[in-house]
Amino acid sequence: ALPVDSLKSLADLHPKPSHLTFQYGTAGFRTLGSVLDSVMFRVGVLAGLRSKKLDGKTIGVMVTASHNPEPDNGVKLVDPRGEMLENAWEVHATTLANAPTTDAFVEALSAFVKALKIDLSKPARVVYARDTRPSGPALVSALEDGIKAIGAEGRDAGVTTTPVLHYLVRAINTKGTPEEYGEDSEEGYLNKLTAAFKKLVAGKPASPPLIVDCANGVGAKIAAKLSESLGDTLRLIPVNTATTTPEALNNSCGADYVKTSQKLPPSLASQLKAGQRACSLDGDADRLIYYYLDDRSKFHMLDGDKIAALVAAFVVDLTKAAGLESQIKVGIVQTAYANGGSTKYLSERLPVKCVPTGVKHLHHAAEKYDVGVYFEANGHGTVLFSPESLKTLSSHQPSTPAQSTALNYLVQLTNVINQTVGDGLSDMLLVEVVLAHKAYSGEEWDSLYVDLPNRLVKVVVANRNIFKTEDAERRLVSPPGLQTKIDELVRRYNGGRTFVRPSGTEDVVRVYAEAIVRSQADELAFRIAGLVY
Ligand code: 16G
Ligand code: ZN
Repeated sequence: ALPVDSLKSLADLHPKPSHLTFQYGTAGFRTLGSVLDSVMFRVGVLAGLRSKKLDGKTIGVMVTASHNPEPDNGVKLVDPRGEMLENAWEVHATTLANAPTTDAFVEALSAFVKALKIDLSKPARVVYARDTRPSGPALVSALEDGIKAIGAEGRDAGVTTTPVLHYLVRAINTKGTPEEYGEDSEEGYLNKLTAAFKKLVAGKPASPPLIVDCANGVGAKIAAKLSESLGDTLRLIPVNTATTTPEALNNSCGADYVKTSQKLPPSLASQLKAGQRACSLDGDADRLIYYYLDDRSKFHMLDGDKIAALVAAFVVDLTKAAGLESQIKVGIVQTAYANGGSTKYLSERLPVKCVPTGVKHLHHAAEKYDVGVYFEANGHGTVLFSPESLKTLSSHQPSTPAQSTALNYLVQLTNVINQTVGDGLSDMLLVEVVLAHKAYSGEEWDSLYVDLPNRLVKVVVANRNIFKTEDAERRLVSPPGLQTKIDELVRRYNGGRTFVRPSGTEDVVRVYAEAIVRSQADELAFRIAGLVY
């Protein structure tokens, strides 16, 4: 039976604010850190139950609000393979978070345990981590109360990145099995990535030192350690590492700032030289955006779409060189935000699928390919090798030395890539591997295809829930008639493409527009916003 007494006495310490409704959305629960105490406690309990349901496998809990401003915080659950929480449980999480009182919460829990036939005698294990936000420590202690209340065993992974936490979950759950993912520690993560990277770039001329904008977030900590373990193999220069300066987090820096404003972080202006490239992580280091200054010091952005194009071509080249072209096929997954230039370029070469925004949608679609390359334009993404592809890689007998070299590269790619979730630092190493192999500068990489000018605006509306989409968010079905008006407008713009979708993380509607000419993309976005408002 449920430990009702301990649950009730601890739950009483974390009452739900009566005026708020919480929702487990695309990024878990996310709102102001100051109102999340009860949510954290209940997530701790739920994580324990999820572990019991999955026969004592370790469940992960990450406390972060990613690229959001410092006062925000959030929490999301990580399933045993290091992947996002199963869909159905998002609904359970929402229900439990909104039970108005302790009694209502415990009642909802028993109903839940019964409905899902959770065997409470099973062990429960939870590993958790947080980013550098000031609200983190108090929220973690509420989480720990929840873990304790359900009688689960908790492991504190401390202050670390979202991708490290995902890695840990997978590493813990595969320990001692044939699918062992690596040693279950931050060091294990760093060693795995570094060892693979060194093998992949051995014999290649060293890349120039790389500036890494850490968004003044937790990525700074892991980037510093990575820099140390890489040594001269790749010289990293971490900047925006002020994790204790109030309000510095994600402020005029980081991947989201660069992607949204299409600008260089002002703090890098004096450091980045003409011709040099650099990259930005977001506040929890699961996103990555590259950029460079050309010879005339003009800024050029290399976003998630450009990363996908670079990486996919490289994997295809290697499968050909290894003689595995017919057995291992590469596919791409994008969202509606993918630049039209990238979609055209990629779909002329490979299968491309478009899915709704949110990593879980991309991840699941990518699992359907032998090698699935998925990136959101915002820089979140990774590459997945199917279990069959991994088997092929380990059993294939190369017939020439060239095939053997290519095969080894493919195997090491599977190690340098964090396949659990998008990982800014792992993706950075991946990009540097490809650039080293191709001897590409930022400019040469950029010239794979030309980005169409685009504009993203957000519109505050009375009720974003009336906005409903279809066709992977590319068309509106509600409010009625609006899509027809949009179609009429967009037709007047050369190369025009636009879509409108309700945000899953903010109370706004987003409008995206692109066109052949910059001024037209801007104008189209603002006119569509006018229709939406
Ligand atoms: C979340 C998603 C991200 C998506 C963004 C869209 C995860 C881990 N993160 O941050 O992939 O791009 O939401 O936000 O799934 P929006 O719905 O507010 O536009
Ligand atoms: Zn993030």
